Amino acid sequence: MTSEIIRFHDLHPTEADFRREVLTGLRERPRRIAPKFFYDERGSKLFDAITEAPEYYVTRTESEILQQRADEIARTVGTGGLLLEPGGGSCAKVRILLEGLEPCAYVPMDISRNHLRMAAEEVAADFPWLEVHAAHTDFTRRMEVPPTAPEGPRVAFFPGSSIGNFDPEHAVEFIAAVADLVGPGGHFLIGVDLRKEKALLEAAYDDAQGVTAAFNLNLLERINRELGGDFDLQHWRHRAVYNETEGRVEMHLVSARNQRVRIEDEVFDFATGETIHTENSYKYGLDEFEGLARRAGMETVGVWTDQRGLFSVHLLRNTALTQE
Ligand code: AVJ
Repeated sequence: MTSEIIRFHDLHPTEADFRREVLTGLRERPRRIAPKFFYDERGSKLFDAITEAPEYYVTRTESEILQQRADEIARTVGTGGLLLEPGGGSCAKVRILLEGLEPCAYVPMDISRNHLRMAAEEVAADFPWLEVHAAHTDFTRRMEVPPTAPEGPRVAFFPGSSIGNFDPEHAVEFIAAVADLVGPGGHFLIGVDLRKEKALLEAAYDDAQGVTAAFNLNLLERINRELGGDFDLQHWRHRAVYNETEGRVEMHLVSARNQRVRIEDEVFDFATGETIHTENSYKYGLDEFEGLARRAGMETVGVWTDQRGLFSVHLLRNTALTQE
């Protein structure tokens, strides 16, 4: 039995159509599959393992910055606000901020229903004073606050450099949508990974233990499991390259030989070396990101980095005087 310590709001997301999007992406040139499909149950566990890989500096560096700056962030944002976390299905990093921010309520929004419910219940159990409204929704399609959530100055939180999965144009659109969500004077605290040396980036996306490789290859296994595909994992390789001009790490699955794959009644022929592009992870300069934020109608009121300059946390404010 679960005790009802959270309010659970089913905002009925349109579930992403795995089958249709996979088949469409594999028919295109270059072939591609969107990174949101990494996160089935096994993929989510593999991602958690990535965050602990020694080469993947992202998670631990961001947590360190947040820990160091939690008080300063709370002083700028103020207490008693409504704290919104798009994609916050695991309610992990927000824990660092809760004591300082003392929000009137916390609203994690996520597409992954069970994951969200369990994590929200845990955070509510650990912070008994906190009102938690979990919103089951696909934030990439629609962001909305559950109707019974309390009102307070709004602050959105988007950690982990998840913004890196959008190309810069879509990143601007997303930040503008968050500006709308938090309203005039509202805040947005966002983690942004920084441009850096190629070798460091490529190691972070191709760790020695092969966890990231397993994460990438799991996409093919997921297609086999859920769509009855017959990918032979022996003949596929993980590749991560830093595309310096575009400022992004690209992940690909590379066909190790000429091969034919069947998914349902469709046949796909892959030549040796042909790839499926599975993820972009954009990296920014501090000024470059500030520029994106400005184009989206938000001003930067704080920027923090770690000592090595690997990662950054930006605090943005919606400068509009009235709601659009
Ligand atoms: C969850 C998108 C932030 O880009 O670093 C980690 C995903 N992919 N290793 C990232 C990821 C391979 C991660 N984000």
